[in-house]
Amino acid sequence: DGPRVCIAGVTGAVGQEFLRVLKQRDFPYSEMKMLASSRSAGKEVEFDGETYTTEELTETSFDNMDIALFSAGGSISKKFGPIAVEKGCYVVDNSSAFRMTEGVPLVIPEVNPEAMADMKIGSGKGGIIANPNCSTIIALMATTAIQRKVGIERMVVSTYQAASGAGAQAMAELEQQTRELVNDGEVKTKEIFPWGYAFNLFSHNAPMMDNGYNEEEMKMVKETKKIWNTDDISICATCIRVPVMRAHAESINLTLKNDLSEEEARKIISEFPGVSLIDDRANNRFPMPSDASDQDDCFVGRIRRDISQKGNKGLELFVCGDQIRKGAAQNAVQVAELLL
Ligand code: 11C
Repeated sequence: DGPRVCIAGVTGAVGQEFLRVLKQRDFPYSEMKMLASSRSAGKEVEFDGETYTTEELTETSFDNMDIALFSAGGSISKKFGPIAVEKGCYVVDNSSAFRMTEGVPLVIPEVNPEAMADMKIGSGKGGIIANPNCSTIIALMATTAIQRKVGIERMVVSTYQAASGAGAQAMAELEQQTRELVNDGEVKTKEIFPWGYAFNLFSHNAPMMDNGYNEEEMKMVKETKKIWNTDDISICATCIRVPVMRAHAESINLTLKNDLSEEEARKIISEFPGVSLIDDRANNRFPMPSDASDQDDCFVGRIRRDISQKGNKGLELFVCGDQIRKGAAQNAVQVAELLL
């Protein structure tokens, strides 16, 4: 018993994580369909003790489906998302295609479930719900408790983003280059990025915009305002790719609208669902990507008053979250749970 579910882009890094998360969360389903591009169609995929043959994604793929989890790139979402909706299917889209489209909820279930309150399986209609960018999700998991309690006037984010955000091939390239550097002393494989990635870091690979920010940085600005449903906040970001496999880290500096003590901040952040604290000054032990990898929770630490700001109106913190899991597949499955 349960909805009929299909997964578009099942052979990708996020697609594969959809399957692990659905199984782990015991997501109810009456039918499961695995969809991919013609290149990957025919591949066998294991799920919940069954072997599925991946079908090519076509216009008829969504006939008699209730939920479609999409992670096949923006152009596939743009083309097939509306077709699925027309057939009465709810699409949870992991791409950026519809995030800023008016009327499309952009949802982190712990933060703004109310944005999709009228969307339920069995309502007789379909719809698109957009999954935010991973860096946005992880930043807002760490800061929403503070936004709710005292309001945030300004947020400055610096990210340390894992290879997984650039896809499975980028992860493979990082591994390959690391082997080459250790074994041969030089990087030989440069297929995904034009420069060496192993033992290096670089400005995020998203396209650069006219204002000097890249698209990843501007996503954090725009998506945060939509999710928090406010324009009354100033945000800027610097996004960096670091040689870590699958968990993003972010340093966040906040200017608050009202005073908040460090102790109260620590308390409300730790009480936020899906967040765990690692904030042990005595042992210099704070969140690391290795803490967050393969974990559902985001980990927050280095919570401290910003000494450069007056009184208790400035706060600094550091967060790590699994990019493929909370940053993508897990968030999407949680959104799908809200549809039930
Ligand atoms: C990254 N956030 O870590 C990116 C990848 O808009 O969903 C995903 C881009 C997006 O590189």
